[in-house]
Amino acid sequence: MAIVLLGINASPFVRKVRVVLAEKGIPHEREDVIPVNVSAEYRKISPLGKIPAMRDGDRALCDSSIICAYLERTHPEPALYPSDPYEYARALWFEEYGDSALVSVVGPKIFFKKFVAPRFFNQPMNEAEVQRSIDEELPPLFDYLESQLGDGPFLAGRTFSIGDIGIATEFVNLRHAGVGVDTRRWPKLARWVAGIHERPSFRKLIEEERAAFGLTA
Ligand SMILES: N[C@@H](CCC(=O)N[C@@H](CS)C(=O)NCC(=O)O)C(=O)O
Repeated sequence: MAIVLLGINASPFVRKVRVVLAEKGIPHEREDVIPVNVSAEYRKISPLGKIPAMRDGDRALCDSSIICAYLERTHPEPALYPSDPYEYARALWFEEYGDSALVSVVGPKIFFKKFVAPRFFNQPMNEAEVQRSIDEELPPLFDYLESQLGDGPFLAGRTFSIGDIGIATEFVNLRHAGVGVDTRRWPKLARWVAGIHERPSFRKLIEEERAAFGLTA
């Protein structure tokens, strides 16, 4: 029976799982679930009412990190978790950094206020407030990532990993909201984001989302 991913595309956590599915070439279906007033049935799969959740036959799971870890075990190739213990731990750390520090600024303070609220809830944006988050809250997060990147194309070790996915998915939401990375201030980060977003897995999803949102430029 096919894997069914539950959630909506604009969520960085849903995208994280979609990138893993794409990188591993796992056939799947997707069902829209908007994480507001979710059904009692959905809560049985995702007790916190959050997206994503996943069904794999008669098995059900929730939480992007748990789903990605499961998919790594059911579909080991290509590996998205480094085999070296330290690189493995670093990959998990970057995934966590994306899922906690980055999302807490990118999600509610920038993507929601600048992109979702005006478009979908007809709420005017408080421009000064959003700009303050962009000018003051993002830079320390970007500084840290810049300091962690070496000369190679990946964040954790020598291969593309869940660490790259967990961080790069947040930059898709920033991109939708029209926020980029200043190449002079954060040259390594800007190069890394561009490289990861050019991978076929990310590129296809970004194009699909941009088309759905009517974003052209
Ligand atoms: N740790 C969770 C976080 C998921 C999450 O926060 N999803 C958001 C959408 S981007 C959500 O469902 N929010 C609704 C809520 O918090 O009730 C994961 O990795 O899946």
